[in-house]
Amino acid sequence: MNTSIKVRAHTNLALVKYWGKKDRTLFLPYNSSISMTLDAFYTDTQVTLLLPNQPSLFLLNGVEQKDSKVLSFASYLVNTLSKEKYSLKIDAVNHVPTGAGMASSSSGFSAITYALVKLLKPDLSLKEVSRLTRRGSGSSCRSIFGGFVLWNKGDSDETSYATPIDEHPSFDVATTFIVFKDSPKEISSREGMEICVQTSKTFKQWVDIAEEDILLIEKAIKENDFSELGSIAEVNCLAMHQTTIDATPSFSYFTPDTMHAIRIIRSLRQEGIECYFTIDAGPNIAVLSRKKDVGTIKKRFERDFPKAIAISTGFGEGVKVIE
Ligand code: 2P0
Repeated sequence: MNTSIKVRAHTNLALVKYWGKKDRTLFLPYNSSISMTLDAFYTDTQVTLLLPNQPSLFLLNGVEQKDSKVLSFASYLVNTLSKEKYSLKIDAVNHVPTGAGMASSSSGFSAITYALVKLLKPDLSLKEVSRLTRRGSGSSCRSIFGGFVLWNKGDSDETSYATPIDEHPSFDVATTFIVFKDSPKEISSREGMEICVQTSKTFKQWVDIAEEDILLIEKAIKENDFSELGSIAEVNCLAMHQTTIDATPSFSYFTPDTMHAIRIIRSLRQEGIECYFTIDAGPNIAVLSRKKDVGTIKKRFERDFPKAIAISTGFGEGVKVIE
């Protein structure tokens, strides 16, 4: 039996967002979601099994973390996957701006889950890996697969997991992230979605919109329809953010930079550069465009936001062992 393995998992960007848990212990979402796995952002994680009398250790970018969320989830996985007891050394290197609303938890948790499955129960299917990692962080269940991915909300621990829609899409779409601020966000997505579930006046409406958008985006993917995919993703993200405005107390992830970026995208569209935005639980914006327009879009943002970073990416692969 191997006692150490290194895996790579990519982050994903939701086109139909996951926003709200029906069951906070099992991480069962109110609505299904659809994402694209991204090539440029990933986490490389080495997991080593240690004797149970040794202390477990979690390193992020070489620095020891006292993050009980990660170690307690990893220990839940060990108990689920093996009859033996082990302590763990988890050594994760993030190729993602941590905490900037770019969902490094999706790649982080999926990498740990896949590594432990490969060490302790290597025959488990990817569907089962997706189910397991969901309970560490919801969006991580989509990072198990490459390309376009659907997380079917399900209604139990057994039925809530991701499946690939198209692992190697020929779809002409590029994603350009405009990162204004590489600092931890004030309200985590976990906290933010829970405030919205509990208090937002438009939460029920959000769930209905998201369910309709799933069907529309699936159709757009099948029909290779970029205009439909982009416009539905944009409206979906605005519906998600509306729930924060309608929460008590009201809050928003948008900053003046976010609003300015939205105006730039609208003016680019008027100039004939077809592009759309989507925004997660942070101020940064992801621009969806055709590949040929990436250069023009980056130039415009670099001109208007000299301090921001613009990073473009295409589709990434699912989780894999790298050493
Ligand atoms: C998404 N987000 O679908 C949405 C859009 C943020 C906004 O999934 O509580 O870190 O760990 O399950 O997975 C971020 O939420 O939350 C997220 P938990 P997670 O990508």
